[in-house]
Amino acid sequence: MIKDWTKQEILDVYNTPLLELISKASEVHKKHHTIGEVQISSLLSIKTGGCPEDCAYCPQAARYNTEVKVHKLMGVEEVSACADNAKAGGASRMCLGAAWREVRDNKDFDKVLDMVKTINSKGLEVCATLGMVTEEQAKKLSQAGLYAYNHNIDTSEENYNNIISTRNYDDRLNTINNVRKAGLTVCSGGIIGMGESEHDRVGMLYTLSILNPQPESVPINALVAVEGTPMEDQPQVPIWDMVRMIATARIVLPKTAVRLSAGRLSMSMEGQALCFLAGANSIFAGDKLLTTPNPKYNEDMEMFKLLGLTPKKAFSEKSTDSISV
Ligand code: SAM
Ligand code: DTB
Ligand code: SF4
Repeated sequence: MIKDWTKQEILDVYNTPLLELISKASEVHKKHHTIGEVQISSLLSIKTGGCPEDCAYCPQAARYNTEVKVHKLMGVEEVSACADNAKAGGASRMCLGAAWREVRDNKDFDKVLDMVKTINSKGLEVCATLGMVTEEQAKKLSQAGLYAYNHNIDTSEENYNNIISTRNYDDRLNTINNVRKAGLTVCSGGIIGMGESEHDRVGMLYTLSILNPQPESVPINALVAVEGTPMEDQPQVPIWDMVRMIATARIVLPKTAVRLSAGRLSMSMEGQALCFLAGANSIFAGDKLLTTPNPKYNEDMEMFKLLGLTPKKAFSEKSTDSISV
């Protein structure tokens, strides 16, 4: 049984003296996961830019003047070749991202279903992040072999309208619900460094913690402040905030894969090591996230060697009490 957390309890965890917090998170991590085992996900932007939404952090929103070039949906062959590369590099999961507000029932969706089938047949877990989906669409993705659907809540319910005005928190929660009903695993997390308060960070973790079941995977992104977006001048997130956020996520979401997601390029190896110690057990590897750079693949492999990390195999479970992610 996973404990029901109150916001106050999560806030108390978040504000625990740092070394004590890391130590507690590490204990929880050991109990539910294999220390040092880290899932490698590869990320591919299959449709880039030109998005009608106004997410203040996002370089792909059409209304902001960023350097992102709009690119129509990629072809299945090209995506298949990228999946081969990702697999050869040790990835166990491939995540396909599209700059869409929502999925529409058209030829492009059929093409995405083909991509999912193709990648799944290679033995990789396939994840997609395509915006809002209906239960029907989620079922079609599931039938095509999709393993997980990523749909971030991004921040607290209270702060949501300060960041995005073209949809609301309930729209996000509805899609997560549709994904669950279709039997897919849920990947949902958010971003820190957007000017949110500690209460917003805690509120976001609270919302994730009360999802029943809890998400199998929770990405914690440090904002990548991109020129041309309303967030371009946000200061970089201190590594200590990232460690605190990851440790708190690990404690309130004990069985979940906590992903140290965007922002790694600005983190030292020592900083990332603390994140792994605090319970992070998943990363995006590959030179690019969706549109912004990520650490070089070779440097990540050096880090794995140095810290004694091992890539997690696809579809593997640690023990009977941990959910496969
Ligand atoms: N359009 C779909 C959606 O919004 O759900 C899928 C793609 S969207 C780019 C996926 C997630 O990337 C967002 O929910 C957000 O959490 C994250 N993201 C986007 N831009 C980011 C940035 N500049 N820094 C950190 N995370 C970012
Ligand atoms: C998530 O939480 N982070 C990833 C993935 N899910 C899709 C995306 C990060 C994007 C960072 C900005 C960019 O590269 O465009
Ligand atoms: Fe569009 Fe997703 Fe970017 Fe929002 S986060 S602007 S929905 S691509």
